Amino acid sequence: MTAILVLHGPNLNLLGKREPSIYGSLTLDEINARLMEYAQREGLVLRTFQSNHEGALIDSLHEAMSWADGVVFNPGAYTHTSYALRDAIVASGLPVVEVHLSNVYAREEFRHRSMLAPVCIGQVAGFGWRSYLVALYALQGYLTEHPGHRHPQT
Ligand code: CA2
Repeated sequence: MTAILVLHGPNLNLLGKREPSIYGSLTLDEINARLMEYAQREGLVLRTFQSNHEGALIDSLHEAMSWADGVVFNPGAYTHTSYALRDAIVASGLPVVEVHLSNVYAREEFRHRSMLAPVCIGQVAGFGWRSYLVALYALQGYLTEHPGHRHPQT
């Protein structure tokens, strides 16, 4: 069975409570519930995790090496700054899809650059909560076409 980690970075715990014009009106729990529904329909194992701390996100990526086939990751503002998360993605050997709710390329200049995109298999941005859904769908397809990339225990 395909197992996927959905990882949410800093400040995403505030979703639905502030800045709905940029990030939408759903809370993180509501987004996770919708992803869980999709996963159930598709027969995927899905775990979700959010942290405001870079080290906890790194730990979660390391831990995913023992059970997950791939990761859907919204790294929040760490996208634009974090060499440590980039190293963790490479070290994990897992296929990672970078996700953004907003269209980062239509926003401030500093959001146009991702430290992580070059080590991800792809990026989805600008579709609100559905960016996660598109990323899940794309990762599922990727794993089907790259069976060698799967975790050996799944
Ligand atoms: O568009 C995205 O998903 C981002 O990853 C969101 C990050 C931002 O730094 C990235 O450039 C793009 C910020 C997340 C902040 O989330 C909030 C949610 C509600 C209220 C305030 C912030």
